[in-house]
Amino acid sequence: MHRRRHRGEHGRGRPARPIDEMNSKADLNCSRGLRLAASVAALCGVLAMPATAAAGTQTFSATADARVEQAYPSSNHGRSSTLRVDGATDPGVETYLRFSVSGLTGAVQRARLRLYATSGTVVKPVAFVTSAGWTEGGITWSNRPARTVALPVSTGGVAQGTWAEFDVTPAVSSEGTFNFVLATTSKDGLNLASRESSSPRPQLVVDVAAGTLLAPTATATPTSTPTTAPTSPPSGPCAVAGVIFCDDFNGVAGSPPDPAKWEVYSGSNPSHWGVECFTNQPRNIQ
Ligand SMILES: [Ca+2]
Repeated sequence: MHRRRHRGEHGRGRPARPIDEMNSKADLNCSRGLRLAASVAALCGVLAMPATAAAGTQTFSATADARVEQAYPSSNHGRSSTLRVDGATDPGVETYLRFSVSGLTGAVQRARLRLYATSGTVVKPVAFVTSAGWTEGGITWSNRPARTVALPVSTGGVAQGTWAEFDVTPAVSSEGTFNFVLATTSKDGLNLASRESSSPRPQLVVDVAAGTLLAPTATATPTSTPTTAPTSPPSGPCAVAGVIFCDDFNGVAGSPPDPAKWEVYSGSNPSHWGVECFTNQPRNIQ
């Protein structure tokens, strides 16, 4: 289309063909005369496709871990290479862990907390959900946050030199930050490698399904009441996650296109596009 030889209404000399024919040709060109600005045009229709991913397993390292000991209620052990659980007639010892999950490539199918056992026990500890109100360098037995949700319990023991695995699927349904505490009712304590250890470190292993990517789930707790009402969520054909450009042309009938999204060219030969005619007639918008 850029090599058209005829001269349009603003070209030199007389039109080689009747005006009606020229207008018809011009309209064909003008229907293409609305163009996206810069790189948006190259991306349109590509990133708008739904994002999909293959099934797989994604592993996350702990961002904080620490044991707390009833026998030393004011002591912090966050830098220790050893995590531990103990209980019953022994002084209580519990282990706190935090994981940040992001970049999931599919819907969560299963989530497992795994810790490497540096000793063994005949009674496997139990995992609970806890709050985010602790820090690795500040948590103690006295200030530790309470357990909030009990996670599935599995029987049996843990052998030294193996992974102690805990099903935390009910707590990990999407991306976010997750806090757990391990505890036991047994006096047969269990030592585990912390994230400071040279042994294998705590992991959160997430099995994801193939399919459309999930939007992140906000995990932060609001600290104040919003002062403005939330706006209505976007709707219509353009309300699709991941779309960087869309126009559903839902303006008033006969109105020009949204100037924030479109450049309207008129006249001839704009930006080396060749000798063509472009008009800004609304009828050109199809
Ligand atoms: Ca630690």
